[in-house]
Amino acid sequence: MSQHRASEIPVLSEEVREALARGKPVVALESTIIAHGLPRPRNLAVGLELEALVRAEGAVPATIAVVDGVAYAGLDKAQLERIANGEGVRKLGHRDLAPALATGATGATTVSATAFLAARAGLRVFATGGLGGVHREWARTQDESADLSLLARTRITVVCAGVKSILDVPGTLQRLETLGVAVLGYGTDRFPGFYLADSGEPVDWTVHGPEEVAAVMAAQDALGGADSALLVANPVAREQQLDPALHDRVLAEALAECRERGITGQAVTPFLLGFLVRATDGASLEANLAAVRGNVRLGARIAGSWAARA
Ligand code: PSU
Ligand code: MN
Repeated sequence: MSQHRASEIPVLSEEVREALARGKPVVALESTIIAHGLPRPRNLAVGLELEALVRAEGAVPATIAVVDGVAYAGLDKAQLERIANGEGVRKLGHRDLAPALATGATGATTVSATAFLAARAGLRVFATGGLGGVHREWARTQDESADLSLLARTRITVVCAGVKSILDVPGTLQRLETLGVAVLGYGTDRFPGFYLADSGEPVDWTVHGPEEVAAVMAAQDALGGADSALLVANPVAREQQLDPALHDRVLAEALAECRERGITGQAVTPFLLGFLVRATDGASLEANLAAVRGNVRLGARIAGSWAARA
């Protein structure tokens, strides 16, 4: 079994290493969305497309995953293919990293594991689709994503389209407040609903450009104290959102099916996402992709503004 030197976790790609050394913008990308959030074979194309979007904005992508017991920030094509196509690719939250490294496992990293590894590598901006959160059956299952508590103690800016409506959205916002994670609406005073531009919930702060986000990041650092994250909630464009009526109907069906089948734990999110894709004839997937693309573009611009301040 390989030894893990703390200084080499995660192992940086040449491109990421050089960008960090030169103070160029870098955007961390998670891999669970590729391995477990999107259907094959489209997932590989999307993984590559997201990296290309980051580059088109003048930043360097750092997709994060664990391959054969080694954590990487910046994957080559073969590694990305392993994550997208491989059987036995595990879903790794932050707590799974040590066992995965020690046993030589291969896995995709969730928001919690990605944020942890990205911050460890000195990356400051991370773009994803939706954050994990409080599940609707929380009172019975106690299922709250480890994303939330990890973000309460990790200094990183996460661009997301809110949390998926399969979750308890007000409950998740409440937990973020309790945990001390600041939430900024990007060009909106509404918390986005992932597939929908508006979840129906308000946010307390609205920002209007990447420079303003970078200014908030600088103020966080100036304040010091708890190393909490900054959430930038970036709504999908209204023209690209899922039809709200279709959304509400299919969501109710998905939740009922999940309950009937007794699906629990880590399997819940992938099950519900897959159900929505099938039941909307792929429309939820298109809204999902539109949201992620927008977040990745915005993440690259924020990383650019952040790098320009240094
Ligand atoms: N939201 C999505 N797609 C996803 C996820 C969330 O739109 O694939 C993934 C993210 O990686 C997130 C994880 O960190 O699900 C949360 O999983 P859990 O609820 O098991 O913590
Ligand atoms: Mn969970």
